[in-house]
Amino acid sequence: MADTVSSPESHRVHSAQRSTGPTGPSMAVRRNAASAAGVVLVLAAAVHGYWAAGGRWPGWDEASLAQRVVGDTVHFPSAFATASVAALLGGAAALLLIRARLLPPVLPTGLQRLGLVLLAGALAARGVLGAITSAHALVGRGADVPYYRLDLLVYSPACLVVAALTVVALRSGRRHVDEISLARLWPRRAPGAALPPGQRLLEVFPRFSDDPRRPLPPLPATAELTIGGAVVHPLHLDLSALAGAVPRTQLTADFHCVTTWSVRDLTWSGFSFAEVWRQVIVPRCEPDPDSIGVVVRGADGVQAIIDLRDALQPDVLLADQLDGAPLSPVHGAPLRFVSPQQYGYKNIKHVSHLEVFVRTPESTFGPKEHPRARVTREERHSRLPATALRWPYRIVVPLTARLSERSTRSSTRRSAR
Ligand SMILES: Nc1nc2c(c(=O)[nH]1)N[C@H]1C(S)=C(S)[C@@H](COP(=O)(O)O)O[C@H]1N2
Ligand SMILES: [Mo]
Repeated sequence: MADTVSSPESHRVHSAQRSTGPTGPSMAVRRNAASAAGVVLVLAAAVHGYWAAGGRWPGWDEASLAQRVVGDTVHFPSAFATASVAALLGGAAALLLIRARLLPPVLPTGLQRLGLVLLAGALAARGVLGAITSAHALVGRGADVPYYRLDLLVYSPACLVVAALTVVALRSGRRHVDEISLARLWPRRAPGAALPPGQRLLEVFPRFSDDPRRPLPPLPATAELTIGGAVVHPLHLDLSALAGAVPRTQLTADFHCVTTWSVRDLTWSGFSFAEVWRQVIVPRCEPDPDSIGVVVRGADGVQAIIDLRDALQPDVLLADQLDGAPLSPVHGAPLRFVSPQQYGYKNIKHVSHLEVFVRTPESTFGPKEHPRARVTREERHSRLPATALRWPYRIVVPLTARLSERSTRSSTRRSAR
């Protein structure tokens, strides 16, 4: 049992991660597919409405119109039937445009999904059966009926294309963090997953924060890192200079938030902090020989105090890629401090400043920030016992993740204006 729970879940973390992020490509692809399918269906509804109202297309000759040859009789679908089809197509178009966020979400997500699943099925069936029937008619009695030619070449393929677009609109949406249920944002016990003490598993990698209302900082035009504090020569460095100075490395590690959720197998790519320290900071900045740590600060003003003993661990990275793609704004673009042996709050996103210190500064988090925050020792809090904090922290996880996603969306909208 343990194995069947843990291994597929760690796989899902991976695939969910890749498509997560409201500004990532999957969101755009999903919305474009929904828009395209919606527009085609609006047109189809309009054409059916036109037919229902007695309009004739193609051509003007009644006998050559959307007629069916059944036995020896020729008949049109009734105006009522055609009008019903027009109404159904209009409804389906509305569903897709809601999915594309071009219309307000007047239906609950569950109903939207159900409607779209039925739509995809109906369109696929109509496409396949239509093509077969029309091909059959064209080699027989219906050879002269333009409807069958149009159906084989245009209507049936269009049904299949719209069915495929609907499936795309549905599929990538399912993995999107802002649409996953609160239940899936609840960290679960994972027998056999060998998580650190008090940690539980999440199968998606949400945006998270100590303050879920915090907006995303605007992305700088060029990623710059300022190194200062107890150094002789402060330094401005852009990302390309950093990339030129130290070799790129890759690291696959689990991620552990202090609020007890963990995700597994995130593959980061970037620059070893120890290498940056040895090859850039030491020779070029000349830090005070009594330096004991570095404050890592993000563009949103959030910072963490990192003891040099932790910062210089071989698995600590300044990462600019996650799972083979450039770091998304949600997960810390352009550069993120990744320290897998420490809780999430030491893994500062949007890193813009490193400040070397010889005397530990006051924490901006207060006593909530443990000076080391090592996960295996469960150093959650500088004063309170970690085990007492597990439940109080854990119960706020789903809501915090939800709210963090929501403020991402509003800051994305703001910067789009
Ligand atoms: N700049 C910045 N870095 C930050 C935070 C933040 O709010 N701002 N939140 C921290 C916390 S508490 C956690 S758990 C992780 C969450 O990372 P994620 O949003 O990529 O899941 O980022 C950490 N780094
Ligand atoms: Mo966290």
